[in-house]
Amino acid sequence: MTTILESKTAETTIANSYINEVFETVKKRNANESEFHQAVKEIFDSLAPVFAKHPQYMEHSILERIVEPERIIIFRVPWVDDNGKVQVNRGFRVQFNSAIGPYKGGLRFHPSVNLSIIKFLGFEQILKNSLTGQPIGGGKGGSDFDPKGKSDGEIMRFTQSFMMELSRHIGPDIDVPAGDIGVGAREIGYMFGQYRRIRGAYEAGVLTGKGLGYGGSLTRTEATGYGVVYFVQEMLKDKGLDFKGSTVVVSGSGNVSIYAIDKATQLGAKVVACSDSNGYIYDPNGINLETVKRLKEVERKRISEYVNEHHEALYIEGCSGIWSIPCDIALPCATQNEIDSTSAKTLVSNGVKAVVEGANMPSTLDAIDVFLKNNILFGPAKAANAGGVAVSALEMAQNSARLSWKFEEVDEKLQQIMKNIYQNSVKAAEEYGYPGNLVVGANIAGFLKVANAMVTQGVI
Ligand code: NDP
Ligand code: 2IT
Repeated sequence: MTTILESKTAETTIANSYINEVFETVKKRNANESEFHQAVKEIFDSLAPVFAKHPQYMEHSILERIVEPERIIIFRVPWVDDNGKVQVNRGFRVQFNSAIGPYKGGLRFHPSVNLSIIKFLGFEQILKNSLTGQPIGGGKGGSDFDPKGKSDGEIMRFTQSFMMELSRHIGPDIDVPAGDIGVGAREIGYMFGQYRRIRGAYEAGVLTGKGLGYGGSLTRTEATGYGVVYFVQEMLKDKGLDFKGSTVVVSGSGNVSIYAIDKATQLGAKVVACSDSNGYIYDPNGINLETVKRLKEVERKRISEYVNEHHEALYIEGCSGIWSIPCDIALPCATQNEIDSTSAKTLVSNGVKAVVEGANMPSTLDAIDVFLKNNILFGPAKAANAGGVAVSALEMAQNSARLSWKFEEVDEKLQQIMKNIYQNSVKAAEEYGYPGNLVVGANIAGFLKVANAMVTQGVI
């Protein structure tokens, strides 16, 4: 197991042993949940200096409480496919922490979804949402349903059945889901329709990522990808660098990747590669984003088809090879654990300057170690990809006010939020003795606000 922080003082040693003890309980109580253990381990390792400085959080058993979701809902989702056959999937919603606001976080539809994955995502979401500075708690949900190859009718029937049960547990002041892998505008539309029909009321703020014609916010579609790039901009600026003339590799070709490619290109970078779950494309001329958008968003095809239209581009089967392409900036925007220590070492030996996470937990703990030890600028997911949920909270604010803000207005707020997250993370890392370590900084800055709210609100 990797240790991000080493013991520096006697207080840190006491804090470390408290943290280790709670971590052992987490492993025992949540056996076989490796992704959840990984997310907890990364956060716990960052918090030693906090417990060393403020032992009162130990007295209030904050760690023991924060790792236990307030509520987990697991449910059957039956639906009828186009051949008239009944299919059954499993639905999840983990309502992790509501100390600073209603549960907030996306829904993931992917065959790999299980409780461990939803819990790791929900746990990270608590601190991410806190970092945005907005009043939102942490939650996550989804299903092992595979949207690939399904007709619109099948997607609609599945999402309606999913919402039939989920609707009992959510609401604009209770829990506000949004999209994630496999859940975009189409799925949110069907889910909103079904929720509205069940409730018999127009509660616009129950879901975010809605269409612009029925309560959605301008900039929400772009927010995560744009936010990642705004975050990188801040990191580069501090080192006297910028995107202009840089070579960038972005994994994935979904919502986060597409808008990260878009903004990085606008800022003068050349994005030479992107991928999907089958393989990656390398285009020495720079990725043609219109082709990627059409293939992935409209036609829902494989990224391999890109090379049929762009003859100088190459398609290579398998995803991890994308990290062998030399680049200045790497933006993993596909899924968890897509960069292991081998890929991290390859990136480092090819001269990467910055690695910033658009996906949730795309780097293994060992990969993070490689980046930190080699002084690579490393932007952790919960800070760098918080722009999506931040604009979701702005969508909730607009829904409550029954107003719609202009694109530029929301984009301006997004830029300010990403700057604040960066600065607060830098400040926390410095204050707690790990200057320049944004993993530690983001975890501490996100944690403190939630921990203080939990202490103030008593043992609940
Ligand atoms: P999409 O479904 O739009 O796109 C996902 C992309 O990643 C696709 O290209 C997909 O390939 C690829 N992918 C998915 N699963 C795997 C896998 N197991 N192995 C390899 N590639 C995979 O999702 P998003 O862009 O919304 O999400 C991407 C990441 O960003 C996730 O980690 C998500 O949690 C995170 N995120 C998303 C936010 C949002 O607002 N949407 C906000 C913050 C974080 P294929 O086409 O083959 O399925
Ligand atoms: O991981 C994430 O932050 C998201 N999928 C977005 C969550 C949201 O509520 O907008």
